[in-house]
Amino acid sequence: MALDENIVVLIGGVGGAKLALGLAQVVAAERLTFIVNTGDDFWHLGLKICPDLDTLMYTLSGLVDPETGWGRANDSTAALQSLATNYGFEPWFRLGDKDLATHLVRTDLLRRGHTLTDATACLTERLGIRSRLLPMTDAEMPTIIETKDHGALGFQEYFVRHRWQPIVTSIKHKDCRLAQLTTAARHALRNADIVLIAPSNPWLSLAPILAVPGLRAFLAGLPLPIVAVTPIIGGAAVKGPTAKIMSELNIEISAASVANFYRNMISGFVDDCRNEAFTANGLRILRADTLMTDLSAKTRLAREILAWIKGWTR
Ligand code: FO1
Repeated sequence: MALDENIVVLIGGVGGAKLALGLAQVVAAERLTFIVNTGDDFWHLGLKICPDLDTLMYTLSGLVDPETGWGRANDSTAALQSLATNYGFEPWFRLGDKDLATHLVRTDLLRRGHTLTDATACLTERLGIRSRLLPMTDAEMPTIIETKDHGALGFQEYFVRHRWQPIVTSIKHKDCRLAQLTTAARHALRNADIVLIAPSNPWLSLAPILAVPGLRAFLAGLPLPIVAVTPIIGGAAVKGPTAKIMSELNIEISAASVANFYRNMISGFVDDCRNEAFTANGLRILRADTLMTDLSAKTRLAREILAWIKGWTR
């Protein structure tokens, strides 16, 4: 099924990339744009690392490590091992040798004065990706995790170094007041027929995107379907810290809480058929199997969501 709608997806890392891959099977590549979280980005060993952009890039180009869902398949870690053995660096953040090539090229482009939007376009073009991957902003807007026992942690310190174990007390978006939605992202949203919010972690991956000044109001004013997909399945998160963080922030662990987080912005919500059914004023709800265990399940879900939304206008 080739669709003639322009689809824009707001998206984070591994969880969201599954739906992205499904969408890529049913939507023409040029009609698919991803606005990607950059709150996880950081500078490490002099390199600019953009994990969510990388995860999506590697997923869509078929290069991703299927075991982890991030990084490159069949990668080695010779450089990292040498950094540890010869130079005493603590190898807490696993950068594979092939993956390093991406960070080197991106960092070089940024140092030559290109924006992250341009650098990403260069990388995706070289990897043969025809959909657009757009960072939400070209400014640096790192997510800071305030924790009970470890103080304020940079996102990757919290997520990778501490394996998301510290108790989260609040989440901040450093320098968000200085950030702007990129022109390319604004243009994509103005030309969209449907906006989807991927089943990424709402608090870690979508909140940074929505923290870009004016974006929530801009989305709320768009006269088109905006539909979020639940990351909560069977009352829990498939993988990762979504449910843990909800509990630490005193938010009930349910799909209804996720829908409530996107309130005033979404017109539809895709809930998992395993969750307890809920209703919310004026919100259309599709109950579907959102687990996406393999490519056919990803494709089926993408097709089902888009057919459902198209049915609204019929
Ligand atoms: N995640 C890990 O759990 N451990 C790692 O060592 C790690 C390295 C890494 C390197 C490059 C990259 O693009 C992603 C990487 N990730 C790693 C994944 C990533 O940090 C997280 O999954 C996201 O930031 C959360 O969306």
